[in-house]
Amino acid sequence: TQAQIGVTGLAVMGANLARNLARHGHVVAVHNRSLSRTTKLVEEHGDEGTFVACETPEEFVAALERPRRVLIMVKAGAPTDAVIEEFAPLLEPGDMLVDGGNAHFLDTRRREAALRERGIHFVGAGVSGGEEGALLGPSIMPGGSKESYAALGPLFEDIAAKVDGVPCCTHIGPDGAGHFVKMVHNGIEYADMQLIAEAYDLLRQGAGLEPSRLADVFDEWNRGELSSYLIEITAEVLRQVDASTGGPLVDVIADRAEQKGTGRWTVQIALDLGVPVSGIAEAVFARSVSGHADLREAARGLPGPTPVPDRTLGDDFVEDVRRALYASKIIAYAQGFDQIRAGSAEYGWDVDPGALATIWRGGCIIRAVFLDRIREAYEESTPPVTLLTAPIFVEALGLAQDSWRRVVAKAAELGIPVPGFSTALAYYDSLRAERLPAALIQGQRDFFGAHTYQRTDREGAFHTLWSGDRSEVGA
Ligand code: NBP
Repeated sequence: TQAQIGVTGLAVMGANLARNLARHGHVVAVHNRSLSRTTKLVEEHGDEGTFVACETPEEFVAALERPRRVLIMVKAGAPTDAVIEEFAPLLEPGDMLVDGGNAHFLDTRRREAALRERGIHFVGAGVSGGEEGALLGPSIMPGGSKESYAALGPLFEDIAAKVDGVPCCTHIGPDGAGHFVKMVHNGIEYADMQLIAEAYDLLRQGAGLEPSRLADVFDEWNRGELSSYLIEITAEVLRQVDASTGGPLVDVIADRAEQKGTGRWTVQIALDLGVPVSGIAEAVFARSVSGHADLREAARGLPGPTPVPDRTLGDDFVEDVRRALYASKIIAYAQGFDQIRAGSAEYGWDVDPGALATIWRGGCIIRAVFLDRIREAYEESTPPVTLLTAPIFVEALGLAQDSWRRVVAKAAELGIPVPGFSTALAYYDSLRAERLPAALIQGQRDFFGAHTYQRTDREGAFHTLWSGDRSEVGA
């Protein structure tokens, strides 16, 4: 029998996707640069389905039914280009080459354009959910041509996570659209994790709650509107006791957060697109600050309050923090979806944000009940300009905002850094504001650079003769 799909690159992600496909009854050709991984996969998991183990790219390509479907799961960057160069000459027009790695969407656009010239459908597919998701049901975000989705969609939808019977996979849009939304997904993930970490810090340092008690708090939160994978695993991490010290594991983990780069890409691209994703940016910067041992060491003795747990802060404070977290989360997601809208407009992708929220409800790291609310917001007859103005979020922000302000004020008073909570609140108040001090900035710019300004009462551009008689002239 010919294989319906082939997977090349059998490290953890590739191997688990291949197994997932095989477990769903698809015949899967498997290949890896070093044969040992191929052999190991078939030896250990050959009984899970039908694998066709291939030693060479030629053998692999020959094992596939036509048009061929090849899924590349290798390290992003140069290795992906190397593999494309190796396989493309062996393929025929109409075949599909899917990159399921964490590629930058601009690389995907470049690769798609080059392969299109050769008649090959190149599909950049975002895959989220880590190792476990790959095996048991990831969220899959394929870009590329509609035609390729017609051939790939059924397979991918089959192995994707399901929520209410709906697969967490849909065609995102042409060329780099899939990798773009995966990038923003990861940016949102950074923001969400940062906000949860701030909530933890406030309750630990501010209210003096111990990790085991906090684990219960997060479990409790996981039963309400915050219910999500990230809140669930937060409780698990906080409950974990370190075998060597007998204390909470979180207390012996070095407080330097690392990053692989997708959060940074999200912010870089947001700057280019002019989209204020301050929640994601603060999350990326907060990880960066945590890693600057030199700066932190040098600044440790600076004056300011040392947080002393205030044990009188009881359940009301816990509820305030919960609401502040929810409100900040709404902001972070709204900003991420703004970036997707901007990217979609810039590159002509026509991404459907409601469909995206639907496939993020399961399989991926940001999976949450909350995404159902976002889906509903976009399914309104008039989709909102920003998620903040969707009726459901207007109500939630209204309920949360007093708590949110109290929490940010309390954090400032105690000296507990909450960059995520504060930037979210600042964004909220900026959008709400009748007038912003941007007027003064325009005045300053006109003063030193004759950059001109517009007036509220008349059309046109104006300049004040700052170094002359200070009269105003039309520019
Ligand atoms: P890695 O990112 O660790 O890559 C290892 C694989 O790349 C091996 O199969 C290796 O072959 C192959 N490879 C390399 Br490195 N250079 C190659 C080359 N020049 N030619 C051919 N093959 C080459 O694997 P992973 O963690 O399974 O991730 C795969 C992709 O999925 C990555 O792009 C990653 O960013 C993405 N991703 C990962 C996760 C996750 O949770 N890990 C989640 C979502 C997406 P070898 O065996 O011969 O060395």
